[in-house]
Amino acid sequence: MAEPVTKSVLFVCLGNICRSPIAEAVFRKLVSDQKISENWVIDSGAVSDWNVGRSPDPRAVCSLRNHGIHTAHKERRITKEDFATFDYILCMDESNLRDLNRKRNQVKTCKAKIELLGSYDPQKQFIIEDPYYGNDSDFEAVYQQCVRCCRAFLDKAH
Ligand code: 6LJ
Repeated sequence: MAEPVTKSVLFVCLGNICRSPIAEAVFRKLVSDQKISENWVIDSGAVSDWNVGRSPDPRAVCSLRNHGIHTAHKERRITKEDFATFDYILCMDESNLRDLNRKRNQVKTCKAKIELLGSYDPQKQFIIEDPYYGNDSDFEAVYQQCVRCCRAFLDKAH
C-alpha cells in the first residue's frame, strides 16, 4: 500500500500550557523548515481541564522565542475523537500515559499510537518533567528535550 499523504500527531501534557505547546511549536518548525508542512497535521492538548482556552505559560512562550519560534496555540482538552483521528498521541510523563490509557478504554475507536515523546530521545531521557513549579532553566531543558525527540520522531516514528 502507498504511504498516506498526511500523518498526524497530537502532543499531550497535563495542562497544555507548558510542555505540549513547546513540543507542538518545535515540531511545526522542523516540518516547516523541511518544507513538508502539507504532509502533517499537528496539534496539542491537555488531559486536564484546568486552563481551558488559555495561551501558553509566558515562560514557555519565552523559551520558544529565545530560539526564534512563535506559538499561537490556545489550550484545548483532548477529546474522544482525538483517539480516532490522530496517528500518534505523544505525551510527556507516566501520569499522562495513565490518563490517556484510561481515556482510551472509554472510546469506541482508537487509531492513535500512544507513546512517551521521550521514548524518541537519543539521550534516553524518557520523561519530560512538568516545569510548572520550576524556573527558566527547567523550561529550557524541556525545549531541548523536545528538539531532540521531535527530530528523532520525524526521522523515524516507531
Ligand atoms: C484542580 C487542582 C489543581 C503540577 C499546573 C502542576 C500544577 C501544572 C499546576 C501544569 C500546567 C484545579 C487546578 C499539580 C498548568 C497548571 C496548580 C494546580 C492546579 C502539579 C504537580 C507537580 C508538578 C506540577 N497539580 N497548577 N489546580 N502542573
